[in-house]
Amino acid sequence: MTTDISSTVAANVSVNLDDSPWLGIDANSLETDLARHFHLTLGRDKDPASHYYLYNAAALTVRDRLVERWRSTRQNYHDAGCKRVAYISLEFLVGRSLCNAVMNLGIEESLQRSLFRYGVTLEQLSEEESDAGLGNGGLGRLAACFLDSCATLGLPVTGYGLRYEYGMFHQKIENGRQVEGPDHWLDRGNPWEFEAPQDTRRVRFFGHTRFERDEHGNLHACWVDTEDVLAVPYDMPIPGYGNDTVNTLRLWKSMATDEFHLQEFNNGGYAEAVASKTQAEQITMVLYPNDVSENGKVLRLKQQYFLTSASLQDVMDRWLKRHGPCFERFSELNCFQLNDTHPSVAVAELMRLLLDEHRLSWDQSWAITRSCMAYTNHTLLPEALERWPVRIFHDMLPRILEIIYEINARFLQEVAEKWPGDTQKLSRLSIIEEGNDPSIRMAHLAIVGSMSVNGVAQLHTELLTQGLFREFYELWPHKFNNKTNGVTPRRWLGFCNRELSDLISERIGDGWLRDFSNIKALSSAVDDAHFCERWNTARRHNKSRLADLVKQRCGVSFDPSMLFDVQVKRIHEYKRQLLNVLHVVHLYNRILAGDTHGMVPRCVLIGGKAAPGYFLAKLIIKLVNNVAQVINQDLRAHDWLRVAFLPDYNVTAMEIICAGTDLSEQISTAGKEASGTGNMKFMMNGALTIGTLDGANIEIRDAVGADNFFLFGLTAAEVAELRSHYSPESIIESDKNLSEVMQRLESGYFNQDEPGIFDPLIYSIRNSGDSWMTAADFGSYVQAQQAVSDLYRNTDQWTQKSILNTASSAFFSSDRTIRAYADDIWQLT
Ligand code: 7LS
Repeated sequence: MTTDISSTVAANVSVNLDDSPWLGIDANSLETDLARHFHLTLGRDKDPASHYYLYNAAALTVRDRLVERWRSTRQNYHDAGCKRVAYISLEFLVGRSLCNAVMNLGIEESLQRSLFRYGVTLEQLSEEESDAGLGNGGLGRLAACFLDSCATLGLPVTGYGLRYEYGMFHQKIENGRQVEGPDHWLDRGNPWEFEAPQDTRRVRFFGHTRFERDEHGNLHACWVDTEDVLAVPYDMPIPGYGNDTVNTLRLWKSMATDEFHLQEFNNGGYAEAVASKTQAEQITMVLYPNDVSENGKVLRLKQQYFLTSASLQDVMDRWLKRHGPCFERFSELNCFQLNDTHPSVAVAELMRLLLDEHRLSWDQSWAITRSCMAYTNHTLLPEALERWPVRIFHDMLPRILEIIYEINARFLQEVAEKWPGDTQKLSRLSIIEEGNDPSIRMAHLAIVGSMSVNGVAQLHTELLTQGLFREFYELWPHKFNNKTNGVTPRRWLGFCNRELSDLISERIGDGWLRDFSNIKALSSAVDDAHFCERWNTARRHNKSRLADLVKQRCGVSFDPSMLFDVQVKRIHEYKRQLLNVLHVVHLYNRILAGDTHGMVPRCVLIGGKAAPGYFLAKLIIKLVNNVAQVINQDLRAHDWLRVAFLPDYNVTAMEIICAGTDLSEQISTAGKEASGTGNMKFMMNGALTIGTLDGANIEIRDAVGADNFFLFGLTAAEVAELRSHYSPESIIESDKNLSEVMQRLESGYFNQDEPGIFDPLIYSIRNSGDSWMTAADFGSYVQAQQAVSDLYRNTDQWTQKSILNTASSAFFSSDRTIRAYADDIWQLT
């Protein structure tokens, strides 16, 4: 006899529904389930020394509560028949999930109580969880914040990404240098994922196209003799805050098909035939570090097409199940948000599905594609603008290349009609860059094939429309819009900073977690001396926590009474960690010269990963470590200056760092940082910012007021203007402080055992071709740092400005950003 499992489950659920809609979330219910999972699901008797099994039991207990809300959310979206959005991204930097789920479900207190009899806290259990480090930095973390906001706003948005077996590499520091290690984050299992083999998709590679006539005599392309790979989805629940919504992050894993190369098999090459399957499984093996040396790697393009094709097929399949092969309302009810150009082959893939698989005409297919694709640009740096050699597409994605050619031909026709005879313009706008080795400009494909193109901060969008994409903007001004980034206030204040968030809730109620515009009400607290004192106490506690982390990871003692000056982000020349180091050396020079008048004792923390193939970025890490070692060993500096490089910076580290920071360093060369999002996390947690007029810094300064922000440096326009006659040598010569700093570096003071190793960095500063203009901003940076010290000495004023920063951070909630995406781009009503 067979049992219909689904109806059995449904019957049980409906029994539950009669009593209470969900499993209990009181301490007793949680404790019962915790014990059940611990003893039965995981088969354990006692809690061993490590909390690993208890963590898993807690995760499963929490997960049960998510699963039932997940099912009902799916049902609600289905019943509503509403428009759906797919957020397609090669990266989702999720971090840990347990505390996030607990907070969003509102079960922290009861779970803590249920854990009491095990003698552990939620925070201790949480330490057992690996970060889901499926991203490099800002772009990936933004995607994760966006999913949190979509779920919190109850929006039907599904994230689509790749289930990398190895996430962002682990960073160790050996002899001051970065050493990369593998991040096998799944090695102890992952309770937050559900395999969904029933939704496996097939993705095609290689082969060639053949044209065949259908029964009406119309020609259709068939992509044949392909090498196929299966895409198996793993779903992660994405809980909204306090609203019983649970959305989905669907991550694809690549798997070989069961088809053999028969020839090899018949010839007795059975083992070889099976072994060759590992190629397919390589596709989702590793997250590529964002590294120019990785540009043009075939496997990276495979990842991009694999993600895109599987995700579009997934959406298409859902559509067909509901609407059948009728696409009239497809673009009204579907939208694809492309996170940078990485998934921009989606434009051609959707065309292929509509043309080849569903036999729509070109015009019908193009009208649909163009009205449901939307592209977000995240960078102006020329080296990050993706181009793929046509020859690689020709072999790997022959049908896709044909479609791109056709899109381009029709697009150039349109341009030629508008600007007759302007062949230069045609070649500038073309999706194909001609030359010895022609390539596909992925940003052009994305712009031509999308209904919306957005930048991620006001300045960034302005520079896009006035510079990089000016001619596209002239062609289609209506497509371009700005969506200034944001971060989720739940993770980035709510649970990473309990001390401060409890204090805030006590003052203004806890509505701010759901509607972050409420945070503005905090500004009146600046006049309440008692509140200010408690604010300081809370922040001091967070600084101690950060000091513990620094002690444990770097062996350096940070004293919480000192100013905590922090720069954590990817290591890149444009972010100018080097400028920070120059300032540190300047302070050290002053200390050695006995010139400490006006100084305040400081702890400088720098952290971040360098792309493994980025020589200068890795050398910057070495320099920070060497400078730190010399200064920390010098007793003359001990009371004034401590320096540390924090290894293996990641999401979880940032949760501790941003809560314990006084001064947030946002010092990129103006015009280079598209937005920045770390700047927002620091601001929310009450840090003051020292920064240039770059990316979202400008909007941060506008929000908090110029008096509460330490501004320095050239503007983007000044940087552009100076380029042709930049002369760092004369700047160094005329600035005594800077020449003394350069002298100390050049004297080999920080590299006595390894003479000359820092020459490339010194040269980069002295070179008139230095795109990042480090020397140009040194003087005003030092001045702004002096203003920081002057203010820090006045604790009351510093505290007031700290509170004002938090109170002014409402705009930087990703809820605000996502509402704007939903209203302006996705048109989710
Ligand atoms: C990448 C690769 C690449 C950001 O975080 C580019 C690449 C590659 O070019 C090439 C070969 C192999 C792997 N991985 C991963 C990311 C990126 N591009 C970007 C662009 C911008 N990664 N950003 C940051 O995005 C944040 C969110 O908008 C901004 O706040 C921040 O300003 C920006 O730098």
